[in-house]
Amino acid sequence: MPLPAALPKAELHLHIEGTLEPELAFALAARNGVTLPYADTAALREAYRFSDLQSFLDLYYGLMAVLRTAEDFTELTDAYLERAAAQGVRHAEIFFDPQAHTARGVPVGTVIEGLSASLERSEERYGISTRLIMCFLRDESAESALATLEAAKPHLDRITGVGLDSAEVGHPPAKFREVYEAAAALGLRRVAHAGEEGPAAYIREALDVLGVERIDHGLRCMEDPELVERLVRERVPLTLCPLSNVRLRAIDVLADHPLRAMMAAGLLVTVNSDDPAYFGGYVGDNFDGVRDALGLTPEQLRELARNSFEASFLDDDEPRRAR
Ligand code: ES4
Ligand code: ZN
Repeated sequence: MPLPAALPKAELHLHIEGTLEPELAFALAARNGVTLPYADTAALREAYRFSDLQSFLDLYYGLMAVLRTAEDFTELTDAYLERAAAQGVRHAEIFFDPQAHTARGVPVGTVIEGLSASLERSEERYGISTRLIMCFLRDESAESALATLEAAKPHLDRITGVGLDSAEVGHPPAKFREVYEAAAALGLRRVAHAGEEGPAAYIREALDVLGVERIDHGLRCMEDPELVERLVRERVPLTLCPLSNVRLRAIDVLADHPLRAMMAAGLLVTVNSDDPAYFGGYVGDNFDGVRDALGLTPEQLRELARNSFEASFLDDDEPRRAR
């Protein structure tokens, strides 16, 4: 049986800030003169007991205080790519959260330059091709998202698309109609988190109002059979993150994950790690987890790996759902 870790795969749902391991966080804190509210890495890991998305986000945004210079972002990205390569990742579409940095006085240009310095060497060093996706924080205003897109304009040659993340409930996709229209007019690809904690209706809205080509998570589509039918018919990819769903209490245990049912329904699903430093594993660990908990066959694991390349923006310069 092929080891999931060795299966060549694309990772399509990965927040680079969510790859910040406790050891690197403390090293960067020391270098940048930042004091963390944890005695050591063990105390920090102890805090990784999340009750929902918001309790995770509070810690995730807090720990970013250690990321200050372009070099910090380069090191963070190098560390991710090295771990990803060891788990069979050949292509990575990487999210970043510019507003989480600009709000702390780190310019978007510093972030993008730092990330890009790592990504430029990624094929040669790690055998991983990459794309960069800039996410808007949905719990910030639509005006802030527009200002973020504006600030990123000098760097758009480095950016493939836009996404939408952070606290979902109460922040429906339609709030960001204008910025997604502007992004599309600039030739950017569009994805959005939807149906993680929020309802299936947010998945429809992301498709209909924002024109997204891919749904991040999309777990709750299973509550709406008509929506499932549409996602199957239109072959809309869903980027699932099984270990994340357990850690953020969207499901109780991995054995309850709807991945098998989603595959059986004909959905184009992929397996990803989301925020691997916080959720107990990188993408190969997510593959291992669903194989063991759900009893997936080698053929099903290969299907998931194939799906990841089909759902990627590789070799496909035209939006698949032009609107
Ligand atoms: C996130 Cl798991 C998750 N959901 C929504 N937004 C996020 N940002 C980082 N991780
Ligand atoms: Zn995510």
